[in-house]
Amino acid sequence: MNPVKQKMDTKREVKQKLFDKFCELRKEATKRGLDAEVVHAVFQGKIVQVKIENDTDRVNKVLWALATVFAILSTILGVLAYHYDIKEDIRLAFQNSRCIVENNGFLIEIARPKTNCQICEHLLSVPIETNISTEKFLQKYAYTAVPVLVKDATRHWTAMDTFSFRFFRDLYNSVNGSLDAVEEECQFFPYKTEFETLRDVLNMTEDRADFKEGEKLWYVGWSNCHPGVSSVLREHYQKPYFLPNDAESSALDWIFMGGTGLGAFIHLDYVQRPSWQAQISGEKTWSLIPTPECEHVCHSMNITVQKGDIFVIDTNQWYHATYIHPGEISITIGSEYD
Ligand SMILES: O=C(O)CCC(=O)C(=O)O
Ligand SMILES: [Fe+2]
Repeated sequence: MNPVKQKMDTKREVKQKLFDKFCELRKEATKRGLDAEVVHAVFQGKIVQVKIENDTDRVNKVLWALATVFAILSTILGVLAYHYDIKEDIRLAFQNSRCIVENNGFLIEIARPKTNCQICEHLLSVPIETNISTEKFLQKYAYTAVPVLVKDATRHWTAMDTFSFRFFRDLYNSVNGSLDAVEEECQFFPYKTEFETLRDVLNMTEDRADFKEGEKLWYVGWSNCHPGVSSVLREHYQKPYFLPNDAESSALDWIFMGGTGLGAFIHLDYVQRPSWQAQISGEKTWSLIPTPECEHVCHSMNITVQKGDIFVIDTNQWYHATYIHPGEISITIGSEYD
């Protein structure tokens, strides 16, 4: 075999193995009952020990093991990045994978480009627009990484009266192979729940789905990459009216759904494109925190997104977390754009 190609193949295999390992590690930790937030903090090197009622010893052992394995894997990855010069490859591998990135502060810090602090300098609150023209959107927000909330932007979408827990359950159950596709090719974020797959979520009891008293709360997110499901979803929503005609939407739809409480824990994504997210029902507050290099000139901000609003954010440039308000179930759909 051509030695250059062989070296590239080995490099690819090693890299793939490492990425898979990180993902497995996270899954294993969640399976063993560790809170996603705790796993996240361990991976960021923020804690190696935590006190949790009941079974503290077992949990601590798992945390120590996780921290150790993570430290070893990180070192290997660092050495490989240096030897093989794969920093750029890591970035590319991350591009479509929120799996590692959602949970791994260290990797994102070595892979992400530094933020240009002009995006947030002097910004004290998220700008709010109504009836914004495409020209203004292009000029002020589209590719500037300045976040914006556009009010009343989904008025004509049938999604507003259609999307619900049961709608998604019926849709996925009726499109052959779609749940397998989500499991194998898309991504699923259980956040604080015990669910491992979207299938588990859609199989929950009616009472839990309705947030009846005494039932465990839930909030999850997933990407849909099954074309059969996408085409039905897209009958119910359109590209936001303020995006330029030639702006291309990603083929992936991102859906976040669930009840009151903490939504997504604080994280930065490794997606290179900005994204929009439409609030189909319920109310959600986003907390935005500038990246460390911009902390001296930029401010953290909160913004509450209500039913019918579209929030545009570059999740690669702003650390973000979400909180779901009591009341209606929160359902959002979104996509990245170019
Ligand atoms: O909607 C949420 O709760 C989190 C969304 C998020 O993290 C994202 O779109 O990157
Ligand atoms: Fe995110």
